[in-house]
Amino acid sequence: MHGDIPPSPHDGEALHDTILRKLTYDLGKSRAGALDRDWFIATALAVRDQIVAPWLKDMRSTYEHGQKQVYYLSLEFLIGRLLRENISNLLLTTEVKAALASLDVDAAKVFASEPDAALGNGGLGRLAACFMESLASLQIPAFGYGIRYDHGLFRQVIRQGWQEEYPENWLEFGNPWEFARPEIAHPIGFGGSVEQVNGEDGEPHHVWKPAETVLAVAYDTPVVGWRGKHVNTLRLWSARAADPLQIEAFNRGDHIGALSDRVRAEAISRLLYPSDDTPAGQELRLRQEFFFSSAALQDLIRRHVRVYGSLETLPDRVAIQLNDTHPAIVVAELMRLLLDDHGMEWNDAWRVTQATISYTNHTLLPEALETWPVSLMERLLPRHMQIIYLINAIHLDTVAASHPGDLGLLASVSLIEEGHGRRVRMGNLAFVGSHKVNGVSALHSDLLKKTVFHDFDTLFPGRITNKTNGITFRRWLQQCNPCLTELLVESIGPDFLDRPAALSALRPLATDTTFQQRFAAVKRTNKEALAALIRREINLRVDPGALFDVQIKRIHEYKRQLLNLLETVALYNEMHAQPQRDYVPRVKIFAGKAAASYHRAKLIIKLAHDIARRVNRDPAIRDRLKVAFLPNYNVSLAEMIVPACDLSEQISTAGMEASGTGNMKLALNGALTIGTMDGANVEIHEHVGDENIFIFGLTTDQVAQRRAEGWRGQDSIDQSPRLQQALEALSSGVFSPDDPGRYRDLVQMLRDNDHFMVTADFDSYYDMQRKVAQRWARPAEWGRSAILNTAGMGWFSSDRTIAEYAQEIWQVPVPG
Ligand code: DL6
Repeated sequence: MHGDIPPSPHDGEALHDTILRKLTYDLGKSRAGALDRDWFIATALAVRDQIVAPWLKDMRSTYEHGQKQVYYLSLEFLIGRLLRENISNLLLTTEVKAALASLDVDAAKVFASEPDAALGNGGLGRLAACFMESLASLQIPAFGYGIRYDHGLFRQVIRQGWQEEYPENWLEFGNPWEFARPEIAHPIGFGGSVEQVNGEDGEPHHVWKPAETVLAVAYDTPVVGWRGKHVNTLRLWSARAADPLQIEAFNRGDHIGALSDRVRAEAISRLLYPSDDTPAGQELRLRQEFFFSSAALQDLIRRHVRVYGSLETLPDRVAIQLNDTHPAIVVAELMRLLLDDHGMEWNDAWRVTQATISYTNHTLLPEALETWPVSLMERLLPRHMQIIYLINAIHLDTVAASHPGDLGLLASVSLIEEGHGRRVRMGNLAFVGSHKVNGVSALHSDLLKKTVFHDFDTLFPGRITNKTNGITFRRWLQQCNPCLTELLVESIGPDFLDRPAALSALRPLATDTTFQQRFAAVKRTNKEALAALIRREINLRVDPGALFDVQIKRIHEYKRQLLNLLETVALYNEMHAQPQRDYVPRVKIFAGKAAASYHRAKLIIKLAHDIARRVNRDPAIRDRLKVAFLPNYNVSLAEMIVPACDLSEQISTAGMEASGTGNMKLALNGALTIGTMDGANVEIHEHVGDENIFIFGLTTDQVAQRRAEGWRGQDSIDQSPRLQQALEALSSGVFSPDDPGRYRDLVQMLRDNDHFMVTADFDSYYDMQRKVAQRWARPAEWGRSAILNTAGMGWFSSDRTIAEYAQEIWQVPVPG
């Protein structure tokens, strides 16, 4: 069936028997003693058996046909659970559920017992996971390379309204999806010195003699595409000490010291840094970045040389995509490997490097643009620093030749930032080492050209391109919203399952009363499930008939959860001042984690809880307003909230959200967006139509203009009695009677230094929320808009995004 690959040992055997066999012989458990978790592992192993043969076949066929492969390098892959995704993509969902039912096992419990693989912080990591799924679905041969963190993003526990962080332990009971490859272990050097030796050709050669070597050991997870058409590999690296124990120290009785090398080495893959928008800055982070970058390069070079011989042809067979600057050191490491290990000439090595690499930027936030102290780089990666200096010298000579005397330009495009301590600019390194650089939404790419990479854009016109993000519809529609998927298949046929653009066939149904009712009934079912979850998790009763107003994302000032909370306070005040008015019942749902060291973000979480405590218990408010903060936001929780959302909050300060992908997930599932003209909201607005989205607030240009004019928050506060009243309530301790001063500084910050323009956009946001309420009060109109949102989102499939990368950046064909 697959050439020399034997069939799965259980081919032809009923899934029921295979699962039972796995439970018995792989887990050593009896049916009577099996826990849900055991059933999950047994089921995953049975499903994995179905994946292996096509996986091996696809890998072999890639080499046999000399196909170009994509290597997606990302410090984060926010995968979430895989069982439902894999069985759905293999079209086995019905069979697996039936097999479990015949074993008297509750499939829902089995699915829920899978740990949520949280190897990422937020959008950037989740994008990488969607891209891996789309690459497989489009049958594009690809490897994802990242780190197999022992502990993913922390578990968020809320105590007295405050966030506390606890380690997450996704590997505690093993990971049935992965294959350990202890034989694939690449040495990763750190520190030491560089020696010049004369080679056989009489030319001087550089030899890096690292002081320390850590092994990068591969763990492979197969990634199954839609309809099981193709299987790719996610290869995550785990750090191992070259010598696990210093025997001599151990024998001396120093049992702890004997393990010190091991502890230091293995720290590299111990923990995901819990922040993606402020550089972690620590040496360990740089070690992580180099560790997985070097392992990835050694791995792909070894494969390329084995199959194709010469590295001159690397760009013909390999496309390396850098997911942000975290793997930017790849530019110097690839040069080092080509020059020092493979004896290539500088110019050839540079041509190969640039033609192979491309880089995606995910943020304009200046504090998030990575730089590393030159002194640290020289100590940890001495040979790379030499190479970076040389790349920079050649680059600056070229710039100086075309722009003589322009010292400002040289300073701005240099790879080294001079000034308070010299630092290597990883964004600039990634830019010069890539043939294409992309932003992640039209607005973001445009701003890249105008701001952070303005000078580069002038020097290298055409290098910056846009690739608007997307999401995989398999997970974010089919799996998380089976009822809607079923309704859509029934109404417009199954075409959209393979061709997301076909969702537009839904448009004519937007005004069909029967269809509107069925669409609303699906939403209602999903809201009931979410209401039950809210009850279970935080013991709050909410009415599924209320408007579910949702803001789910990392907690950050630029995302402006604070704006939403201030509107909540203002609405609460209004309900007290005008109790006789007709208010649309609303549940404000929040979820998200704050970086552990981000105090203001943690204070915002506390504020949400303080407001919730007062509002939810106020008898005068009754069911007209409820506030729910759901703890420990992760992919699985998102999968429950997304299908149940009516209103999607995408309210970042214009110019600050690179794209957003939550905005796409929620709109796809029929939520209406209230948002600023930021990131991909701009394109969502185009696709769903102006009357089906609530756009408010300052535009990017207006934000810039206000800042330039020296605008202060107090100016806007003075204009808005409603905002004054809300701020007064906060600063006088109405919501924090136990500590009346808790929010005083926060309010003062809004007056003096409201960098994120919360106060400037407040009135416009408040007014738009009233328009939302008016629309909600007319269910047919709301229903029409909701349907048109789903209908308009086909373009935001990550299949479209990946096809664009393939054609315009990687130069790889998109089969079928
Ligand atoms: O591109 C994925 C995602 C965007 O959708 C978000 O708008 C953006 O905030 C996020 N960027 C980061 C910051 N990363 N760094 N460095 O997470 O990327």
